[in-house]
Amino acid sequence: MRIIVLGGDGFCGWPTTLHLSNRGHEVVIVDNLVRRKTDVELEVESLTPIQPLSTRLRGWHELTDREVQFEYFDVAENYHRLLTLIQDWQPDAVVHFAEQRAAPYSMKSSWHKRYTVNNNLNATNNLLAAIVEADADVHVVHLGTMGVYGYGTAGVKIPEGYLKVQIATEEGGVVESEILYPPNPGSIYHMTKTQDQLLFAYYNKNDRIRITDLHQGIVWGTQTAETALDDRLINRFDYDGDYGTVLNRFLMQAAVGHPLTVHGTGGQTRAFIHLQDAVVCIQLAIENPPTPGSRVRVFNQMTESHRILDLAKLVSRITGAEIDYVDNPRNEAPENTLMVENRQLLDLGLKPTTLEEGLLREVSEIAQRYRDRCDLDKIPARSRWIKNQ
Ligand code: NAD
Ligand code: USQ
Repeated sequence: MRIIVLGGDGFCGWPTTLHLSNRGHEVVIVDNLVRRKTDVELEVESLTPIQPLSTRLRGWHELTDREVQFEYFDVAENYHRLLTLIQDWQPDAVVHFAEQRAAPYSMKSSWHKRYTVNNNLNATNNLLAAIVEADADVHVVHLGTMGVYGYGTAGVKIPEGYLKVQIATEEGGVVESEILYPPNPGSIYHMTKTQDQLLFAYYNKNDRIRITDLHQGIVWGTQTAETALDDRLINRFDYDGDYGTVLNRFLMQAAVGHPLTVHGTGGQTRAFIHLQDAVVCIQLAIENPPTPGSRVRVFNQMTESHRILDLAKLVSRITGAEIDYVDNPRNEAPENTLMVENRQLLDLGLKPTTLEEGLLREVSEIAQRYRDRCDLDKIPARSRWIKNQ
């Protein structure tokens, strides 16, 4: 298939690009490299020494003889570049990763809130509008988030996108319906993903665009089969208080002798997926597209749920790291339970890589190998959800 990967230089986008290319798909990356520029803004770097994109692509070509093209532009701003690419290249699928994805970054200031909303919503709307204008039959595969459902205690297994409801009528009868699961975002970033859902629902209804929205949990791990082939292909590893996600942070904190930064009691329960599984899920979604005319397809892209404190205890048991209970800078439920339906990807053939000590060790080894690149001052999470809290 011919596939455009928007955001193909990022943490998920780069390994996805290589995985798809390795399976024989033709891939074009679009990226404005804003994630690398944000590192400059935050005065931090990936723990792993990621190479310039041209070095990555040359390395991939030398190792596999496969070509991946790169187009440098901003999907949220350069609408006509995107339109022309879709018209000229006629992709079968577009994978959309090109959004600002860190909740803490989105809450840093009014500038960061506005940037995140402008970037994410315009990127998604530009993509959908360009597909309509190009009159192209393209399957859009979007990386959404489990966070659209909110992190309270639902008391039921969270369904894949849609909720069956019964509404009492004035005549005493009952109307049955299926609606988008009520959105309940916990940050400006997560809110943009709930608004993406409405854009998808609208363009799907009006223009019959085929869309798969992958409601992904927290991705952990750093390498995949392809990125591990050569140092030039190494994937990024974010550990800082804005972009570092919890399990990778704990493993890296243990590697540098920093106490594990549990926010509050650590009673928060979240959904997780290993990076290797994430790229397989995207491949499965692309290779099994929805039928024309069907509604937006939603897959919950997660394999297991864990309490943050349990993860900290596991990492502590393996590594001997201390646990530090820090004031929670976020405005979130201190404790919740979580049950999630994830049948559809399993039915398509996903074999989950569950969290086990061997895999945790692999991430720990990467963290150990590059520990000298860590700036300890960047570890604490300083972005507060509520001002003057
Ligand atoms: P990332 O920041 O590493 O990658 C995003 C990429 O998109 C970067 O290379 C960036 O330069 C590019 N980009 C951003 N805005 C752009 C624009 N306007 N035009 C062109 N390129 C642009 O993030 P990631 O961790 O790879 O996440 C990718 C997607 O997956 C995001 O949409 C995120 O919401 C979703 N997701 C990530 C996780 C996770 O744990 N990392 C979990 C669930 C969902
Ligand atoms: N947490 C800690 N200590 C830390 C860092 C985080 O206790 O050092 C806690 C947070 O308070 C939160 C939980 O761990 O309760 C998860 O935080 P996170 O930063 O790992 O994940 P989150 O902010 O939810 O965002 C990440 C990705 C985002 C994606 C989301 C999936 O950055 O792109 O959408 O995971 S989900 O969480 O399912 O919404």
